[in-house]
Amino acid sequence: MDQALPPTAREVYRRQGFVTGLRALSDAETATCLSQLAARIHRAEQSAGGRWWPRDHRPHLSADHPLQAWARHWATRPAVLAHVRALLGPDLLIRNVDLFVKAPGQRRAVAWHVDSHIPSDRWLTAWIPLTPALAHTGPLELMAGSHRQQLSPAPDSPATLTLKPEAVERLSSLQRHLNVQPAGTMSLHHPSTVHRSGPNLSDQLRVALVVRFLAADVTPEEALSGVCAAVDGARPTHRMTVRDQFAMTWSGPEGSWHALAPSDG
Ligand SMILES: O=C(O)CCC(=O)C(=O)O
Repeated sequence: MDQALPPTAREVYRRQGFVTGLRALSDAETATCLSQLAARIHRAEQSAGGRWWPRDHRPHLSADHPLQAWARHWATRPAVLAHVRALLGPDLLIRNVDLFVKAPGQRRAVAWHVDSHIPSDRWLTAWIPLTPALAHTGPLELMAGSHRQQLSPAPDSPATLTLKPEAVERLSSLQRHLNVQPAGTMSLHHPSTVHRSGPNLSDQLRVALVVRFLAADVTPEEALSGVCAAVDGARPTHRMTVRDQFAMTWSGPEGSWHALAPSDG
């Protein structure tokens, strides 16, 4: 379970800017992870009179967050770290975690974008579906080799990471990979890989745990942030500030969690 990425998968990552279908959590762990998440959200919604707390957690603004311990536990499972270390090296930092939750029948999609406008091989995104990533549940879709393409027009700030239609059109010769994969598996993608996700046409929630891992030698400019949390006491070699907690965001519907939540999570 904690085997590192095989050399062929590393080569695939370098060539196409992503690698998919890696086992991150066992089936039992995936079920536990999802039911814990549902229970925490359900409890928080209940205690807030049926509404969720702000979905954007910035540790420097509020010290505590009901999902922080949950996210750290699952983001740092041995198999997850072994695969990421094979690409970034032994010392890892976490910049932030995002939870992408799509309601049953949600038509809103995530448009073609990159995760950074600054080329860097010193960080990546781990995308872990906690529910099956099927063609009709809005899985990730990635363009192979796009991380080495010059985009035109090119995003020039974190506010312009979504591609203009003409930039997407210019990439039409690249192969598109629909990231259909079982719950509990993982894909890793490069910050410059062009990707998107579609609508959730199923009648189930669609949940993905997304972790932005940094190598310890990343610079704040490359990371698009000067703040991170350390994995297993790793120390950054540049000007990154290490905090106990990482930033988190999550999107998703209110009030849909009770069906997934056990009575005690
Ligand atoms: O899961 C999704 O819908 C989108 C995720 C994404 O764009 C990302 O991880 O960068």
